[in-house]
Amino acid sequence: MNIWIPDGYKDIPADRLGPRRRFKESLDEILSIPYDKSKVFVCLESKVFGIGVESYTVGSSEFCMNYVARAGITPLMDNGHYHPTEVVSDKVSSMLLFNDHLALHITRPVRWDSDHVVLYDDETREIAKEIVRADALDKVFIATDYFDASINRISAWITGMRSVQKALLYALLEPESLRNLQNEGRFTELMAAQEELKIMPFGDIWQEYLNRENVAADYISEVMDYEKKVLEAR
Ligand SMILES: [Mn+2]
Repeated sequence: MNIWIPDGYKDIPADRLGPRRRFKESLDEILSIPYDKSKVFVCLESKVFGIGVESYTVGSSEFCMNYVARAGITPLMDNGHYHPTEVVSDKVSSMLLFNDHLALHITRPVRWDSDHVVLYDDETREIAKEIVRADALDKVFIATDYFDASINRISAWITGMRSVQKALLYALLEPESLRNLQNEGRFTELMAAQEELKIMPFGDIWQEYLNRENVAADYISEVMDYEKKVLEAR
């Protein structure tokens, strides 16, 4: 159960403490209602800025990290909610050291925007690697967060979901020996090995995974057929 409050100010506020205090008191009030903590994981999602809240976002990263730590709830990181040069992949390990669970909204930021359809790109792979390397597949709630009305929504859904699945499969194939190279200070070999991995035949393994799951690789023809027959008729 995720809480995200998109409150803030477009321009420079006169009071930054007041709204954050009200947000804190509101969360305290919500969480004062008893619930089954073994079944419900309340998450709090931080944000850096958005359209109309460029100068001040109440539920910032610092606010949410501190609140989560104090209240014993689950932090939620959306990788579209940070400054453009920040990466969530680098944050996963720190969060796992101090939290029983971590929730993610895997998305794709583009410049100042967020929520583009997830692709099988560097950061999606890097986030997956960090979860797998930390042996934390059972500790991380992996969710996606994206929408794009300019393309077919069913296709967008599948493309994004498969991108996350591909990234997880790719991460599971990473050899343990990479960690040893780092620990032994063999950074030259580490770089060379990581570059070599990039051109390994991953597509064949993905195809084998789809075969074993009895899922077709081609989803576009069925989606386009549905678009023609059903969606365009609406
Ligand atoms: Mn989100």
